[in-house]
Amino acid sequence: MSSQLPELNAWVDQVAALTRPERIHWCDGSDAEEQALTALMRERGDLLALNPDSHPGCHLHRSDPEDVARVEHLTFVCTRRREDAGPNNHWLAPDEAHARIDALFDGCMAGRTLYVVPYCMGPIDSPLARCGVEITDSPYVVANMRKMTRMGDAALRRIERDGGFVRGLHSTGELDPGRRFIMHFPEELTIKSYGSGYGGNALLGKKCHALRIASWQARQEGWLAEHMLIVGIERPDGQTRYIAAAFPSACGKTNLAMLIPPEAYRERGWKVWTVGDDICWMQRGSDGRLWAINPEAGFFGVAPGTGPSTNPNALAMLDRDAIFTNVAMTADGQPWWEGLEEGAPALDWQGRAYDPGNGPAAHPNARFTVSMRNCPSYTAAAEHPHGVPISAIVFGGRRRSLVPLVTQARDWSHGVLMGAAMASETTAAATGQVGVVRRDPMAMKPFCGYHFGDYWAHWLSFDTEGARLPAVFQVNWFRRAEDGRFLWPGFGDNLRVLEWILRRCDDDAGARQTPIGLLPNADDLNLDGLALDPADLDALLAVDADGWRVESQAVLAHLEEYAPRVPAELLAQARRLAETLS
Ligand code: SAT
Ligand code: MN
Repeated sequence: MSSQLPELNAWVDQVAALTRPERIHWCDGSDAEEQALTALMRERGDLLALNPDSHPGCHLHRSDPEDVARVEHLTFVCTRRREDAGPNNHWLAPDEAHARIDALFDGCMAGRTLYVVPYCMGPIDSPLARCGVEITDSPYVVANMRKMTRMGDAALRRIERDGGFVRGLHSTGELDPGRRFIMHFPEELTIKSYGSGYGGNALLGKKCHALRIASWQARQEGWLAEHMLIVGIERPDGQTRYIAAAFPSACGKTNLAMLIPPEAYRERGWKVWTVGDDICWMQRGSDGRLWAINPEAGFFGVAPGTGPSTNPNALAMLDRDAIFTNVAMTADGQPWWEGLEEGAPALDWQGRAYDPGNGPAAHPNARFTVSMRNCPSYTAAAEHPHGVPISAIVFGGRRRSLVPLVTQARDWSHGVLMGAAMASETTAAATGQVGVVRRDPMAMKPFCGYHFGDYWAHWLSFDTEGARLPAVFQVNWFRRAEDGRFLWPGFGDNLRVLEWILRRCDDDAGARQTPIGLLPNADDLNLDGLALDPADLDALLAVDADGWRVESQAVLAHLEEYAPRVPAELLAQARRLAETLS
């Protein structure tokens, strides 16, 4: 088989000449193809069937123990000019990068099948959607791409119509961390990834295309590619408003995107609809608002911590047709992870008899892959070609101290500063130390495909005549007391904060001015049915002036790392913050 697009056929031929596979398979995305691939992977031991009674159509994949997360130190943005990649990326000159990684690809598919995977990021008929083709030698990647994107014939037809596509070349290679690179060539709309089978490194439609390459394209074309969930909040009057929210990996985006309202809200008719849990592409519409699509078609979520009290919607979508990666297994073949609240592990994520002495049963970054249509809060709005209008943008990090529960930005450029100043404690989603606070602007530190200074200027450029921009907020669900306990219950109760946010958009809720922005007074929040210690609430809504003085200086120093490209307007905002606090 081949396509109607000569450049695609020529690229496949060229890759085959380099990698020398035994055979080539063009993926059509059909059910028959998925069944054949699943059978093959079961035979090879890549997938283990889970209990067919409790989890029909579900499989477990155990990865190489050295290949369980993104590898930021091996991820490169290879622009012609080093400055364009910025201090926020590792950089190599394109020629050198191609030479180094092509040397690894040389002959690497001997004895393997080369899969050609055409995919569309976004609804097939959406003007906001963009397409790519991933070439991979991993059937596990193909199976995941089928759940995570619109993959196969329909995508290929659109690629043939569009005439262009992002090229992604992937091989699991030897899974040797010493022979592993994830390289991006934004000027060539090309990705090359070698030596890892893990999600963010290998499912090239996700972080590599939909964030690193797309952020570059978005800047050129005047839109935004962001690391944000998209959630619809339906009020008792039947109106649904949409919020886009950026949080670093493993900080609860999936939980927030599919939260179940607290009882007091459910009784009054509040509902929550999930449009996306990880990536958001936004463009200005003719009405001046920002309209957003979720470029993905599935969820690649963190399993540990997902339980009946934290995310019942997620549990309900994981009992059929899901792929689990690096979770543990019960004696009767059900998937298991910490936080599931029932069952017990018999085998850990590496397939060893479970022994608490070996650490958690499931890897802390164990994942599930599932089609978004499985989710009870799935909404057909996710298929809308023009996307959904965004009322509010929320930035959130994992901060045990300082950052209040919620703060509204005074205006768009103050909101951009809030995003640019974001910091969060690191998680198991990337290799390296966990729990260290680092700056993670707009939750895009690992994903912005170009210089952060240019990126902030691009954000600021949306504030034009006639724009009806979303209001911008900062939230922090992760504040702790001295004794380590969380001050805010989080999960479903986060709707209380989202309600205040949406009311602020309508000028329908109170707030007090502070040097860091607008904060709710305790009685501006709906705390109906919530037993919260008043002292905890005070702490959640207080502005610690001493702490913020230190923070504002740290923010200035952080922005200055991006000189000379950091926009003057942003520096002025940061200086204003520092001055009002001093
Ligand atoms: O592994 S992924 O990058 O796809 C998930 C995440 O870390 O956000
Ligand atoms: Mn993510």
